Amino acid sequence: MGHGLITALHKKNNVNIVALDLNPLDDSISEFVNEEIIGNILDQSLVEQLNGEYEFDTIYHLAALLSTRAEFSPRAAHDVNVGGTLNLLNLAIEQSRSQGKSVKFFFPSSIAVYGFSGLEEKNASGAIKEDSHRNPTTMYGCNKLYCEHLGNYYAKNYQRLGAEKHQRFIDFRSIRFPGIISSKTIPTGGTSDYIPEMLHAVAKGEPYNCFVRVDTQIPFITMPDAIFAITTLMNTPEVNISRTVYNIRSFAPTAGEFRQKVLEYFPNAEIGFQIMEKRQKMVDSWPTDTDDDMAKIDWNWKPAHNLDSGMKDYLVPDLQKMYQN
Ligand code: AKB
Repeated sequence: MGHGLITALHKKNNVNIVALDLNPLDDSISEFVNEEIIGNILDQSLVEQLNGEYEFDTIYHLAALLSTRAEFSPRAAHDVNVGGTLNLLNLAIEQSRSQGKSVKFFFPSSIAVYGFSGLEEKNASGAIKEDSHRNPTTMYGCNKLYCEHLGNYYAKNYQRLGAEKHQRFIDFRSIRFPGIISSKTIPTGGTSDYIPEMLHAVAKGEPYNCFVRVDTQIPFITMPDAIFAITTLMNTPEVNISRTVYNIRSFAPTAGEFRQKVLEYFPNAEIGFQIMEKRQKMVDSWPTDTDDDMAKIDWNWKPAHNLDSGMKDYLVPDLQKMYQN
């Protein structure tokens, strides 16, 4: 996501970009940033140094340990997903104070904030709206929901008992992403990874065993549409924004339907199913689909890709170029 967002921001607004990451940026995008800092958002002295050296008008916070990884080390997930967010929200407050204006803050949330007791409740609920079923059953989901609330607090009620006259320090905006499919990168540590993993394995000519059942269903989106949603939301006038967090989605095939779609392009592909029960339970606690009407109403959200065009116009051509040439 960082890769795509830096490219889009560079193209779109020609902004000055300061990038902070644990690892060096890919050569293909390093020329797009003005400053590249290798470091950790948990390093408070580094974050304070950033506060002293730069004036940010927008902070895009993308660092996170995803759902499967977070189940293996819940404490580390809390430190990164919550501690990291808190450090950057405090940075935004300091920036706003020194600049005397509110600072925009983008936070990527997830469908993992939702939670169902089981398949029956999940299938009965269909496409769900933002304010329902917020009962996360994973550490990652708990982290994301808490950070949504933190963002809301920092934006609307920060230090309400303090002597300082309350002012809007932060313009906090968040999107609950479904599974994301990129032609460039395979996600690591997520539980919606079965679809991107399947696609990349098959494009490489490798057999793939899907770790969830054939009837498993959650919503997805292509990476270009995910990036497009972020830039559209962050460029929307504040007056049009009626809430701090929005659902977005493009398509919601079952694992079996997606397999069929892949076989249309790779007829000799070997795609089997080898269920990992514990990961299956995590995906079964997530919605079959989400309702993104609020995003459509407030900021004219409309994905460019559905499943067919996502495969035909983006994923398959890119993957064939990447793995078959
Ligand atoms: C994950 O699987 O952890 C993420 C997500 C759905 O937020 N891709």
